[in-house]
Amino acid sequence: MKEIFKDIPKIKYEGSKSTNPLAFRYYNPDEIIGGKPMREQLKFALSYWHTMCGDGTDMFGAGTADKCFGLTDSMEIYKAKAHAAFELMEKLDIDYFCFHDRDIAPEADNLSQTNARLDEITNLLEELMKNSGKKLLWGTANCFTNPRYMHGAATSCNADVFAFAAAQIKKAVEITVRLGGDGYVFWGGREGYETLLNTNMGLELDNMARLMRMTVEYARSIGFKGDFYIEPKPKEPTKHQYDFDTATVLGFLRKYGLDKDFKMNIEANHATLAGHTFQHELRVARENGVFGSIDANQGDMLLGWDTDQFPTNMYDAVLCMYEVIKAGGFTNGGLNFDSKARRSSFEDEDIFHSYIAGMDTFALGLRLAHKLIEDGRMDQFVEDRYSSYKSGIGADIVSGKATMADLEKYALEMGDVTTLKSGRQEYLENILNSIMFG
Ligand code: XLS
Ligand code: NI
Ligand code: NI
Repeated sequence: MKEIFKDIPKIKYEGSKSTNPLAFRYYNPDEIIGGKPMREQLKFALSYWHTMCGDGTDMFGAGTADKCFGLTDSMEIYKAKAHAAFELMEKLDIDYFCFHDRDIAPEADNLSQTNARLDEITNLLEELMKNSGKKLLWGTANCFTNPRYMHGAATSCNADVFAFAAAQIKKAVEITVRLGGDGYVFWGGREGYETLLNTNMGLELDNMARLMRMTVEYARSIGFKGDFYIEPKPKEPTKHQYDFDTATVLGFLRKYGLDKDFKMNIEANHATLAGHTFQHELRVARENGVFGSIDANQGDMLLGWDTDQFPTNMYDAVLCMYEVIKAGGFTNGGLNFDSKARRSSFEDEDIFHSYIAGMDTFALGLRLAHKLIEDGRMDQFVEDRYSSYKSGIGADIVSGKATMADLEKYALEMGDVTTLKSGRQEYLENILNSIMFG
């Protein structure tokens, strides 16, 4: 296969002073930060759907970018997408990729033909992976685009749809395992509701858990050792998605006993749609031992939907990487750019500018988060802020020794609280700014 992005060279690290638009200023893959090469700390992944399939279509207009590579036969187009994806990963020094089943091969007239197409492309991907050393971060099934999923997939009111979704997921898991994927993602797709007037919420949630449990059992039976992820999202496409946010998903996983097998795939734009910061979602996951992987993008705060923009917000990137480092780094997960170039950024070159933007943002985020931790003032402040729990009555509360009666006695003797201290938010924001901007 000949080179597809002929006019674009391999993107190299040139340092922060470089004015070359097709160079990295902060991402230096083999540079050691915090004891590990940047590529291992960041584990960047290319999202097949936005990058290879997204053509800029929105609800007001047709696509603006051509992702057919001058071809007309559908399978030939999808083979070209595979070659283009690997060329992009090579030129951008991205080690991983992620896909939905329907991103890599188009659906045919029936399930068995569709599966045959998937096998054909999986063979090609396997060969491309072998030749390049690129890896699959995670796979997933698209159980939302086809009209059969209008009422949801696992949460559809129609049992035939549940069965079809199960068959589709079974195949997606097989492909993921075959390609050595370290993760399998459930994003709720259309698993939610528009109105409770027609919805049996209890049955829908039970069914969602049933399909997840079947998937875990099947995947483990064919040798999948990686992590399952749920990707929380509060709304869109449905008004209320069941996987609203990390806290909601945790309640669901614990209710159905799925918490040992699942971790979170946190997406930045989904966090803000839920009314949270990206850091909040990561912190909730970390504190509950379910931090897994990241879909890195950003939303537009003036728009109410999932714009999935390439991330450039440095505050978010620094605080995200701070959480990742505190969580002990990625294990099976990584940092996937579930991000798309804007509809008007329709030229091939824009794909490169987009990834350079996202990768450099998180590379700088890693550098700065590492500095913030090394600086230590912020962590020390938090440590000191809770020091009253280290001795005296605080230590008795934490150890469980203090009873209500003890606390009443203590409070009566105290009279009133005289030991409060400032939260010093602005002081801490000054530290953050001084670390970030020098
Ligand atoms: C959509 C989701 C999707 C998942 C994978 O909003 O972010 O892209 O990452 O199904
Ligand atoms: Ni996502
Ligand atoms: Ni999204």
